[in-house]
Amino acid sequence: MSKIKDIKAREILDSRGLPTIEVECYLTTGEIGRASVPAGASKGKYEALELRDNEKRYLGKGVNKAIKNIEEIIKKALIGFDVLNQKKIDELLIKLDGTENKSNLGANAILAVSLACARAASAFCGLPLYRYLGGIATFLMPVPYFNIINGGLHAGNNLDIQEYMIVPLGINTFKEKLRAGVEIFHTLKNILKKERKSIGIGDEGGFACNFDNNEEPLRYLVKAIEEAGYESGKEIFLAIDAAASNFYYPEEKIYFLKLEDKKLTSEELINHYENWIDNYPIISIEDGLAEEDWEGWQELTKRLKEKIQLVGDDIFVTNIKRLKKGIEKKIANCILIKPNQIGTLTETIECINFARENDYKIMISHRSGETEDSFIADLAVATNAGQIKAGAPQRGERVIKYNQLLRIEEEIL
Ligand code: 2PG
Ligand code: MG
Repeated sequence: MSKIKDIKAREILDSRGLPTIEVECYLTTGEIGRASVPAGASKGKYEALELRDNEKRYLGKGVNKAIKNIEEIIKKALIGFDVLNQKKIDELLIKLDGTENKSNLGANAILAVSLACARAASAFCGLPLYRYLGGIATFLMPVPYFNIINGGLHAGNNLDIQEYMIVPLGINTFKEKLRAGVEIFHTLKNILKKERKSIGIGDEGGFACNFDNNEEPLRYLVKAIEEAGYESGKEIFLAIDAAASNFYYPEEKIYFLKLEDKKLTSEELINHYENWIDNYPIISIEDGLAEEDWEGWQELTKRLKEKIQLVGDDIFVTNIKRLKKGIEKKIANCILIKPNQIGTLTETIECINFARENDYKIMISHRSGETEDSFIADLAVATNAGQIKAGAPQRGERVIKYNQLLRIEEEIL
């Protein structure tokens, strides 16, 4: 057995240059586990609360209050705990907070501790993190979803749709999938350059130039896939995250596509997607409709579930209760998993297991504001999730996840 001896927390920066939390968990046996937490920009309304200082420093985004909670409340309670009992650790964290959405101590404080404990435990066991988390049942490398054109809240361009992704589903190993992603990314860069479009990037490392409409990026992706020498619709497929909550007006029940100056009902937006699916090799749409539009989601699922994967992000927020409601209402067929939407590792894994029991597919996800922590790469393998999205195959905070998957594949294949 190894016990928690000390917990240290500090304010570090995320990939947007905004503060976030890093925690170190020290064990009586000498091992140390370190983890940091990411931050979203297009957040679901029902996510666990990310505690910010709301004071002058760092434009209100400081996390000193959350750090104080770790040092003054969490640390005291956790010292002496068996680090191998993640469930007990997380139960204690949940109890210490005492609120439904972790608004007391902050989900950022709680998750950083939860993950740092798991890392320390894996070090104590002398196991790679994915092996500690998943044991010998770990065998599946995830398919990466590379977000290579950014829009919505992740970019300063005119796209309403947030993410345009390429999916190397028809390529064998993770290593070759990554290579395909990189080659297509750079081919797209050359195409954009030739057309004198900006090659500036958005928060997730994808290109962030202006387009004529929300469909045009799909054409560019297909062009880049083919120019890079891959077969679109056979080796490489497309996926989008519409993040539709961000262009939904609940009072009027209208989706407003600013770029096209179009006001659409749920049904009309579904028609729009259906048209895209008929014309492009799209296999997955995330948050096609808004988090509050349960009726629209029911219709979306009814109409498209046999054709493609429908991923619930904002609507489920990695929360079993919301997923349960979604299952009852027959909404979506895949759940996006973001540990910081719920706030502990145990609840994250419980949500994955529950989704799987109910035949939902799983996609592990980064946030648009990331750190140099690759925890989600190990988590994706450990849970045999099958899919991961971690942004474009460039920028340190994105490639650290993909590079970690390269290492893991070498070990498990
Ligand atoms: C999403 C995420 C990650 P954010 O909507 O799926 O891509 O964005 O972290 O800004 O919520
Ligand atoms: Mg999303």
